[in-house]
Amino acid sequence: MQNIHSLQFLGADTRHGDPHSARYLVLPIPYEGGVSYGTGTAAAPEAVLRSSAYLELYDEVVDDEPSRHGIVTLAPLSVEGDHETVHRSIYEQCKTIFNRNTFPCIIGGDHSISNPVFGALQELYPTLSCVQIDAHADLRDHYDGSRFSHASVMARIRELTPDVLQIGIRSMSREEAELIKQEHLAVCTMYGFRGGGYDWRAALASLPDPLYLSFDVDAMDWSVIASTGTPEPGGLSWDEAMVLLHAIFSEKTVVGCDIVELAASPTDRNSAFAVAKLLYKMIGLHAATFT
Ligand SMILES: [Mn+2]
Repeated sequence: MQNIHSLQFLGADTRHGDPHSARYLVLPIPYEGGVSYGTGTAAAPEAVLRSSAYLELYDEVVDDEPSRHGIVTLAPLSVEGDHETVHRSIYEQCKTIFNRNTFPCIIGGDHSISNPVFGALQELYPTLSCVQIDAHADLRDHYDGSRFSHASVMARIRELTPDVLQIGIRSMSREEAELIKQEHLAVCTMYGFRGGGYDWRAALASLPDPLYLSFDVDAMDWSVIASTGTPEPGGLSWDEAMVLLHAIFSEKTVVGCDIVELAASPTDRNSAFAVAKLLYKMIGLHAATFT
């Protein structure tokens, strides 16, 4: 069993944190070596954990206290070294932590961490597919000279599986757009999502189980989450995100998730709290599928 964090998701109450029976493992990965613009993602996990102490344990949508299934927060992963070293290390550390009896909930960190996390989870679930909710396509083969940039994360995950659905996208290069067309990649832009031109429910249904959910907070509108490194206007409302999450968790077998790219801010408490609530919503929707 890994070391337990001194900060626990939902606060210090040990009722939610029996490490032997907990169904959910919250895993902070405070890495921001893959960012290209604003910083602050390394401090994000601590901000989310502190905010989470103010969440209500009861969720009115699922009519349950999802915390009763046990939620343990592990000590942050070690993220020292250059990009490649850190990515290898995250992959190895995750392989020792992940097992089929628990559901890992990753708090980033920049988006580049999703690649080694996905790789480690794929060792347990060979047919693992991926849904990415994000403003950015993240399909560049490399960015700023690195294949481990957050702007390349979906290019890396697509090397691990062809079964990827990207939703909420509203920022990409011409080269990324051409790649999407040439290879018929499943990319639901925000334009397609809002206008109904893309049937994301059918695309979701066609993905094999189980599924990993990678949620970049810049997918959300600024009125919900403002503090992120590469912001884009025109994001998902809270309620739109809930519709997406409800469909994903009720129609697919989700076996792990991450929330990445929050930038901790001393002047914006709302964003960290929204991320904490987003993660607790994911846990509640997941728990509702087996109770
Ligand atoms: Mn993004």
